[in-house]
Amino acid sequence: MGTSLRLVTPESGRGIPRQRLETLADIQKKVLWLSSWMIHNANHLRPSRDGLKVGGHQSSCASSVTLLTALYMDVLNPSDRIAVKPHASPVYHALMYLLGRQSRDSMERFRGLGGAQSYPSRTKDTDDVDFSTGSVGLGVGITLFASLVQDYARLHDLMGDGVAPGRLVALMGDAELDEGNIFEALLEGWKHDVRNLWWVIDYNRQSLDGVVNDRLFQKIQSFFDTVGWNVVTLKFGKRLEAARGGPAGEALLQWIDDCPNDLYSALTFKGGAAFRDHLSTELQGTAGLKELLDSHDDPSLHRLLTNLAGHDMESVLEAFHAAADDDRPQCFVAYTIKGHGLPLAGHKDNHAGLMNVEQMEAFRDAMRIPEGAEWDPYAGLDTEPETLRAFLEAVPFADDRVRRHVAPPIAVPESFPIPAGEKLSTQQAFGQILNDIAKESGDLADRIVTTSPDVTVSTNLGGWVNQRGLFSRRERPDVFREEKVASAQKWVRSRDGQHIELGIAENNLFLLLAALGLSHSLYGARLLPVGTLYDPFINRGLDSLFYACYQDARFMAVATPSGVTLAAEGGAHQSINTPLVGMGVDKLAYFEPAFVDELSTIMAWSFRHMQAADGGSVYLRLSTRPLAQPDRVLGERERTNLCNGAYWLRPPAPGADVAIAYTGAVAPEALAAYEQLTEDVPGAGLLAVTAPDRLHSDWMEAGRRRAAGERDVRAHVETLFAPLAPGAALVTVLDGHPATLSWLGAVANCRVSALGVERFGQSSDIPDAYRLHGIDAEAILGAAASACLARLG
Ligand SMILES: Cc1ncc(C[n+]2csc(CCOP(=O)(O)OP(=O)(O)O)c2C)c(N)n1
Ligand SMILES: [Mg+2]
Repeated sequence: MGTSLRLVTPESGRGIPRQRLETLADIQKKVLWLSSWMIHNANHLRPSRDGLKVGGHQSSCASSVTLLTALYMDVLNPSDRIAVKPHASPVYHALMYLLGRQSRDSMERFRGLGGAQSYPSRTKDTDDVDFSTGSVGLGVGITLFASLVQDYARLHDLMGDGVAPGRLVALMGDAELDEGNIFEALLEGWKHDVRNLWWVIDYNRQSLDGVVNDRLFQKIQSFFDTVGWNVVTLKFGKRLEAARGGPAGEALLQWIDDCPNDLYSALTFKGGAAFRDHLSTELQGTAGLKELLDSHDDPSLHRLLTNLAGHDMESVLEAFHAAADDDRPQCFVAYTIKGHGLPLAGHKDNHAGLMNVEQMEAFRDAMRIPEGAEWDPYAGLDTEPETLRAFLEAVPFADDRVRRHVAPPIAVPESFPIPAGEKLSTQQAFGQILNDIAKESGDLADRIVTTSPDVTVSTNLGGWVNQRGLFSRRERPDVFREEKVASAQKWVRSRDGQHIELGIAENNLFLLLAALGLSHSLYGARLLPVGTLYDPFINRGLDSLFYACYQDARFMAVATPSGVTLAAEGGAHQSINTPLVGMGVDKLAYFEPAFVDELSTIMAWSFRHMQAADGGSVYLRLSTRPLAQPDRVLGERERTNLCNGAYWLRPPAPGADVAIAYTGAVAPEALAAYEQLTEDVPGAGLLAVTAPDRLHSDWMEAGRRRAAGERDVRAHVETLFAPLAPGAALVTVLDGHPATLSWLGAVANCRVSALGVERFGQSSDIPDAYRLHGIDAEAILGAAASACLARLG
């Protein structure tokens, strides 16, 4: 098992009363039972309609029962926030059931529609999950960023009325340490001096496929040490610690220390006799060995050798309480056994293993639970129901404080002033709009918080940062400025700063946006988070982006430059699939404006959408290509239309035979093709699609409503297409994957020719890039001509 570097000794705690320990031990026993039963019920007792296994992770649950019981039933306060490792979902629900926050019905429907979720879900579960988990590593990572956000809200004096700061806790599997995002987060946490953060590692030394490396804990110790965490190792339980002083005690503990993880696991599975065989041979000649072995029968020897601290309530509580007043980040390495207390214990294949019906019956008998009383919170326990009820009512975590806060929305204007300039890119305009907002006093400017993974300046956030400063717990002057080195950037760091600068790690960006975007609910602090990155690197942080949206976090992700339009920067920096990401992520509205007046309207809409009860997050795909701006003032109808996804830049004549629909930076090419086209086909239309995603989802919804009987419902795009002749020709074009717009052909039975980028590109200027990918004016016109010809016959 490896040598422990820092042990929790019996003296280090605060002396937990025996009675309390006994009650907690009984609760933990009940939680082990309920979590196992919940899974068993779903797999063996609920009728299956699809023949598929329901699944669940009884061994993963058993591994963390003591740790989670200690946290929820003793250590935590309502202001603490916890991410529970995905596969311990039933443990969480069982704990909430005992605290009266989860229903039996929901547990009976575990992994079924409307039941307790497979993995803890902030949005789908009903028992107040703080952070969703499921994609390993991300639930752990968000706790670190949520602690940073808590400090931000606290130091800006934005916490809701009466909302107290708490600890951010992750109960994590040891294999989560294989995920790179953990280490990206650790480094960022060190830079930002995060506080009040606990990561409790359920160190069962098993992952999904097998047993982890023997020396992993040494690496854990040094990683966490390096970034300033306090590491507490919980290895031997009280019984083993007591054995240390008895016959052959030191040798026994040393043997456990030296035992390879896979052998220890195998012997745990096999039982006391197997341990006895190994000890007899491997400790042969050790004084006191016979006395030690003779004083235990096989079950007792097994109990002793598997008495790891992560299953020993007293050891766990002592360690947690000893750290209670220390705000440094704490890493608890709690030695556990996967499947502890179950016949699956220690087996390397136990991750998805389930107890069979006979094993479950034997387990129920051992738990002294009568048939029919499986869901009874009190059955089979030594603690009297009255005592247990009184204990549960006094659990600190379960006082009646509200844990989900509300923060009133901040007023946002209909549109922001439109940046001046004959030729502007959407990226320039974005920076200018924020720069203008930064000059204003008031709530809107004060609640915006920006962040970027080392691309602050290159995404045009420089002006905003110059005015609003960088956030840091420690004041730091801008040394370049003090030394009078000329620079356009003023980077003063202070507690008042409103920009959080990150290192280059897009996972961190989206995890921080997730945490910032939940601050209204977690801390009662209404923030308007804006994160910038290069569009291709959305793919780098994609899982965290999904994760943020899955939790209904609210933020604006501004991605620029994008597509092949970034031209000479090209090659690996070109983004092709990101419009499809924008289309495919739930709770994320994707916009790709071409013109600056569109952008200013969309940004204002976005800040409102981020605060609306039924709103969501926003993804703006912007460009560095300066475009000549139309000479116009958008009316209210046009503004509504463009926020709904599209408007006619050049409306078609009634009965038009052809139209071009474009998105984003290819507007000049679409316009040039359109102008040539109208020489031959005067009634053609030119549709600006500003939000393919919103246009599409509105069209889908209209179809669903019509199918449900609302016959008169028309989607925005259907209304727009009403003037087109039946079967009109349609050319769609964007600097991105053509499938983003090709669906438009199905709206009014148009013969569609979809242009876009499908291949990895190479560096070039814009004319070459557009020609190469067939999205230049000539290609658009050619496609329109062919579509018209095909239509005629
Ligand atoms: C990102 C991601 N990759 C893969 C999986 C599949 N998976 C689920 S659990 C698991 C191993 C978890 O091991 P550990 O974290 O040690 O949990 P425990 O032993 O406590 O069950 C894997 C690979 C996942 N859930 N998420
Ligand atoms: Mg594990």
